[in-house]
Amino acid sequence: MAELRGALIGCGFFAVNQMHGWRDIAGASIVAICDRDPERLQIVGDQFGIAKRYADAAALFEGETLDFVDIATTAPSHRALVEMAAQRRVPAICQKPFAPTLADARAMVKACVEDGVPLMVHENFRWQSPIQAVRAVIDRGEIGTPFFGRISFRSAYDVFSGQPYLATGRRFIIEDLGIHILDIARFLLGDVSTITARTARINQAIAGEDVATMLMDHASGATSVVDCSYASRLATEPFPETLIEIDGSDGTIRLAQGYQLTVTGMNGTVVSDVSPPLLPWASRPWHNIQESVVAIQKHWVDCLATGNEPATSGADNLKTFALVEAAYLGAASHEPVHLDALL
Ligand code: NAD
Ligand code: 89Y
Repeated sequence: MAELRGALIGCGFFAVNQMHGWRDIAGASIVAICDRDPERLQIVGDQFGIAKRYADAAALFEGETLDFVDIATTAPSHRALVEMAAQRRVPAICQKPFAPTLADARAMVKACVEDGVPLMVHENFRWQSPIQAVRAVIDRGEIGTPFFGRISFRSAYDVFSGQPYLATGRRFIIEDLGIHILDIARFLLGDVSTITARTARINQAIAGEDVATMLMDHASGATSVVDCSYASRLATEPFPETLIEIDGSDGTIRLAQGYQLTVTGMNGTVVSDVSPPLLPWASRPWHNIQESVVAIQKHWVDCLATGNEPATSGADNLKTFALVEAAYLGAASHEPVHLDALL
């Protein structure tokens, strides 16, 4: 099969990981890049040797014949860019958070369905190899039927220096980080029927909430707790590890700090190290996230080749995004929120 021709829109902080990822993946390459900031265009263009550079997305679509576009801008531009791709019948990857509102996200999915264009949300945490290892234990039936989960992300890592916009938005941790953790809960325990949420702002220098605690009922009958904090100083900073506890009818799974996986089943306990590999271009502590970028981008190339719907498609992500909206609604009202009302 001929190599897929992709373009990257948005050459900021995180896009560099995506560019490294594309360089590692057979079957696709980035032939053009776009950013409205000339400095970012030059930095990324020079670093990755991309000569075709555009300051404007419409000019990119006009000037290039593309098999896909990888949108790595922040949420306010996502809807316009995805709709532009759909109109031109160009399959699109869109970074999380999918959109500023659920209504925007729904419109983006609709536009792509109507134009027959594949759409994947770059919802990459579930693609981290330690998370995939947890899912594989569940799939092998080693702990029986899961009835409880705790998916936890607690840290005091300074995310604001690399991503200053995170300090200024009315919404912070649920929209930015919780979205991944809620998605992992769905990935491991299935879709959610009800969510109850509480939030707090501990760091008074930022505008949004930096702590969120959520309790969810899954359609499977399981219950989960998803807790996120960027206000938790710990002896050893765990960023960006997601810690997991799953209890099932026949055993338990614990993914502990340091990527230690403990599975207790009918035949005893097995402890293993599920540390993600440190890719040649990656740097600690981000290597966990960086590895998952390669995994999700490979999945995209496979899906375009086979015609399969991506696991983290736009349509699937509506259910994760609805959890974000529901969590904010529930935190404001202090009432449980039923997901059917939003989907
Ligand atoms: P950033 O602000 O550093 O980069 C965004 C870039 O997009 C900027 O260079 C900006 O000039 C450009 N841009 C914005 N609108 C544009 C438009 N309409 N046309 C062309 N260029 C445009 O942001 P970032 O920190 O790289 O984050 C980008 C996205 O990645 C965010 O949605 C963020 O949540 C997400 N992110 C994801 C992960 C992850 O693990 N999945 C980690 C960090 C950030
Ligand atoms: O933007 C966030 C993400 O998606 O992963 C971690 C992060 O960079 C900061 O919370």
